[in-house]
Amino acid sequence: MTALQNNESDMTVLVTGGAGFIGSAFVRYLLEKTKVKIVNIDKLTYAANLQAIKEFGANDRHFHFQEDICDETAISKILENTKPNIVVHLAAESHVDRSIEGPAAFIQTNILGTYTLLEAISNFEKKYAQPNQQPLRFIHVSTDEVYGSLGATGRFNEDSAYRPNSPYAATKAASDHLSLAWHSTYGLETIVTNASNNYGPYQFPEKLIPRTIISALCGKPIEIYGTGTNIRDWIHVNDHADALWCIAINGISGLTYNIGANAEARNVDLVGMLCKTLDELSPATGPHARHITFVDDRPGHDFRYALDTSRLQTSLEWVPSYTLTEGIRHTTTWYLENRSWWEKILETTYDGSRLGRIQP
Ligand code: TDX
Repeated sequence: MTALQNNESDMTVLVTGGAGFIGSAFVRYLLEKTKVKIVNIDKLTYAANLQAIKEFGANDRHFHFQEDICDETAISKILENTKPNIVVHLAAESHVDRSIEGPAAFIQTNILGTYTLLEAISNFEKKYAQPNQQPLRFIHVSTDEVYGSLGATGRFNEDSAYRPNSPYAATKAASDHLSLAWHSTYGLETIVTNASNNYGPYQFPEKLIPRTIISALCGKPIEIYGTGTNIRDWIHVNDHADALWCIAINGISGLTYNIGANAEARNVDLVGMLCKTLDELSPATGPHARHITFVDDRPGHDFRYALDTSRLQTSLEWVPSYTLTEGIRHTTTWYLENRSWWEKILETTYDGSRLGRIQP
């Protein structure tokens, strides 16, 4: 099966998790760069971006349903009422540290939620598929963490073995396998994407980059786990959204695509870059690196992630638009200009404290 042939303005894209960090960037991308209608299913958990839902609500191409992907009746009803051409599945619990403290929510949403969604979609396809119509396309959005941890050299490609280490990564691995099993067994048109670490506007303050920026601005300790030599491969969330749409339209069903921007950095160097950028953009609160402190390591901390993205770059001719330096500057500027957004979170939902320690 090759690229989708439908006329864009006739298409409906169902997005799960469209109020989350990556999901809301994807919805914003669809509203700005395409003509499709968007059906956004988001349960609005702690990490939901309510501001985004408000912003999208003003657009007559966006429809939000506050439902749980584990509720098959509700999901089936939405499918029947909206008849999407593509489902892009982003709803997930995503923070490794939270999965260490409480894996149950991850099993529920990431594994059972994906299973429920797959069942609802398969039943919907059985009922409504027409011989002359393109089948519904299911894009399962996942992470490079499913491949486990690398040593100092090499990169993961789409044929790398799955060796997830954290409870979070294990649940994403399970949901990747379920999605591809529904392709092999029931013929669902499925694509799995595995992206590197995302960063950008509206990322919930629990993750390394926003946590560092916010701690630095508030004069609190910037906590680097272990020695800070762990390496992550980074992609700006807007580039991720662009790659997802490229894959949704042009990708080959049954395949997996790695999504990354070839931007590896050691945590300690990334935090250094953030502090330098803040020194320049917010001199009054600097120098920011004085707040850096090394704390005990995350249990099971993966050493290095790095993605080989040649399938995406060669067969779909996709290239990222942000370098890491540009992306970090863009993101730091956004957090400086949107203080009220993260201050509200600190007051109401998450106070910025360390997560992910195993209690003795
Ligand atoms: O305060 C911190 N200090 C620190 O040193 C935090 C929050 C993290 N870290 C380290 C741990 C990691 O090596 O920084 C690195 C990045 O940590 P996170 O932002 O928690 O991301 P990571 O664990 O790498 O997982 C991320 O990438 C893959 C996302 O959270 C996942 O959702 C995604 O699938």
